[in-house]
Amino acid sequence: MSDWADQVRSDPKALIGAPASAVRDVLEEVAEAFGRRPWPVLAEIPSDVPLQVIGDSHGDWPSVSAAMAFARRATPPQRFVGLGDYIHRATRAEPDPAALPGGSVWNAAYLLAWAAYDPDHVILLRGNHEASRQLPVPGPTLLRELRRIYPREEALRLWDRFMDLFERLPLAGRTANGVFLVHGGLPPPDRYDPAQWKATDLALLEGLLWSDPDVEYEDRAIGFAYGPREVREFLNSIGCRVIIRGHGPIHSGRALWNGSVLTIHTSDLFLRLGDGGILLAEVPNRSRVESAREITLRAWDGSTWRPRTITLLPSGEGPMGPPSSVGFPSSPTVAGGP
Ligand SMILES: [Mn+2]
Repeated sequence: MSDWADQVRSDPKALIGAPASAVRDVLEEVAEAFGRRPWPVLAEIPSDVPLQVIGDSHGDWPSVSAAMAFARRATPPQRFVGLGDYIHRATRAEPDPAALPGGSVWNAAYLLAWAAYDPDHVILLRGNHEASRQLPVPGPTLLRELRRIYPREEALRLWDRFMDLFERLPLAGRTANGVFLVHGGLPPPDRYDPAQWKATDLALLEGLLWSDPDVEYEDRAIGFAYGPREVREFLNSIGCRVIIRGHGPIHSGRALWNGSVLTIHTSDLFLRLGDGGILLAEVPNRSRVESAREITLRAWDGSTWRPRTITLLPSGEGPMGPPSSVGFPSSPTVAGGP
């Protein structure tokens, strides 16, 4: 790896103020590593060590690097999985926070450098923002951020290289102990068999990267709503019991449908907007995981990852009732629930 890839891995701030050639160096090293060891469309993830999962980070490299440090505090390191949407600062807040100009650039370079360096332990899945050349996202800001930082002709070239690398990342992950990891949701019903998945299949991308549970469906003009019955059928078909996903912040930190779908986000963007906080989900290294009740959820308070109760929403099909537990517990336990 280049000096710059080393530097950005130890400190995502390393690229701030550096010339465009520094980012280019990092991305070249990442491209070589991905070429030597291409990612599969579905990442099969062993369950020999605990897995730390981040949700949508949208350029929040301080939270992401804190999550990485937490996963790598042990020897051997625990696995780290990103659920996508590493870029795009300004989804719901304009203007971009002045404190984090270029956050998407530093966050993406940092994560890609790690995935290139230790692909056994750092696995980045794609979000809809990492598929924006195939299924466009309104007003994507990675290019805007690059233009703010680098000369015009460099910015477009760097954006193209970032997108090339994103398009080589897996669309989803499956742990040996039965957790399906994905940005948005389920594949279309005629595409449940991962052996048939192709990264160029737009209907598959739409299902996995853009979909939402029906209880929080908003019309994004793309993606579709799925319910508890489809979740059960899909999970049964792939030998899993739980989905951990990001994408829709409405239920961040809460689990739907008898603990079968947990949504998390890992960005100060959502913390400022009041949606769940900066979250990290730990999948234990036991032989089977049957429910989100077995996931340990933590929230970043600026200096530590504090245990946080997972709120379990009703299992029923039909209209949503009140959550079975709410709030910020002081005790470090995962909620039981009914
Ligand atoms: Mn998303």
